[in-house]
Amino acid sequence: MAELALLCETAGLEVVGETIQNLDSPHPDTFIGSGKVEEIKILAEENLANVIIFDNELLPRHQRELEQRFESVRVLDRTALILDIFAQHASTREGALQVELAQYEYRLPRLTRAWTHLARQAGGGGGRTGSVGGVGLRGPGETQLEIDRREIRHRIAHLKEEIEKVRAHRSNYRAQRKRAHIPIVAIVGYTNAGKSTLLNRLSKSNVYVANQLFATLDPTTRRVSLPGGHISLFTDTVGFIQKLPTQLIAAFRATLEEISEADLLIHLVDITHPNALAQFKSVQQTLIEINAGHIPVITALNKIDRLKNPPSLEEYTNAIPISALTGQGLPELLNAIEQELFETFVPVYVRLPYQQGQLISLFHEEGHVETVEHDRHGVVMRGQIPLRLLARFQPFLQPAKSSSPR
Ligand SMILES: Nc1nc2c(ncn2[C@@H]2O[C@H](COP(=O)(O)OP(=O)(O)OP(=O)(O)O)[C@@H](O)[C@H]2O)c(=O)[nH]1
Ligand SMILES: [Mg+2]
Repeated sequence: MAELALLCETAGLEVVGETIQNLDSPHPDTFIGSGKVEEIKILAEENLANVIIFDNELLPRHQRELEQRFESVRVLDRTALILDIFAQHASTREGALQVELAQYEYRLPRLTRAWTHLARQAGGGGGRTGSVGGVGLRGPGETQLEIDRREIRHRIAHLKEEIEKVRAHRSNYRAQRKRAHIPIVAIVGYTNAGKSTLLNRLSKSNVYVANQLFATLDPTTRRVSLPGGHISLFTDTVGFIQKLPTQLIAAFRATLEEISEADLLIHLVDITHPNALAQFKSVQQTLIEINAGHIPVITALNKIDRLKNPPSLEEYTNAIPISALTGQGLPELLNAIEQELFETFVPVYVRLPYQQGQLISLFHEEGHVETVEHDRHGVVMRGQIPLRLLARFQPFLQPAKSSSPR
């Protein structure tokens, strides 16, 4: 609930009251029980609230039913709130496209059912004479609902095409970076963990930092020199949150691919947050959902300048305490990154098609080859490769024998 309050503040709302109900299962009509509905109604009236927000995702029919009971007070759910914040923070064309897609996908089923319901109440389809669709758009016997749905679908299709173009562009750009053999490190973590602060500190750049949820939406990549003289590219991108709306994950695929194709992840944790461990676990879960579960991770426990005692590292594997603000612990972090990327070898077992001649020679030049077999489909190679090259071999990994890193 504290997080929901923070989301509200970020969206520009002032919280005037809150309440909780434990139910074995949601009420079929109103999600919460009818006594609770009355209680909230009174609470809202007393506090002159004009919006009621549920921390859960509401079904369209729950939302509709609740709006009727609460009369003039709007009903939103956590997903709608997060989408709203994203809409406010989208500053680039790519970000705006992705948010708009997510919003339409969220609205489509709600629109459908709400309108179906209204049409039925009015005695069956057809009769509405609004001008939303414009003259000439409405076919004979077509309901307003069908027009709205068709327009939204049309818009969704258009947005997907545009996003696909952005995606192609990004993936071209990534391919170029890969050819340059510069390893990519993605900074991931719960929203407000300090990801942008860390990138700024390491690359002396100026990404927007704020004590807000989802301050960053669009990926930024900067060059960072490691202590031993190696170069790497660090990417900062959108933060995660518990119950991240699935529409957002789908819409932000182009952005999230920046993470899923990194060579190494820095999982940044705000160790001063009371729910640090739960946040850590929810980020791990999301990483699996976006196909980044296989990428090696260094955990950095951030904001230790706010702690009196050093944090306990027990719950976190491979963790380094740091302060992105004061710079404390950053040399250790950079050393660890350099070691992971340039001095760590991982066992792999791959089948490389003959067209992948470049990868075959890369394995021979940079890796330790143990066995090589040729078959109809390509070269089957087993051995060790530098961790920073793992992502390039990823598509060809063979599942049968143990091939995952560590
Ligand atoms: N005390 C302290 N505050 C920090 C540290 N790192 C970041 N912060 C603060 O934490 C807040 C969030 O920092 P950001 O860098 O914007 O966090 P983020 O992870 O990029 O957040 P989103 O982009 O919103 O997901 C800001 O107020 C920072 O000043 C740190 O090491 N110590
Ligand atoms: Mg940020």
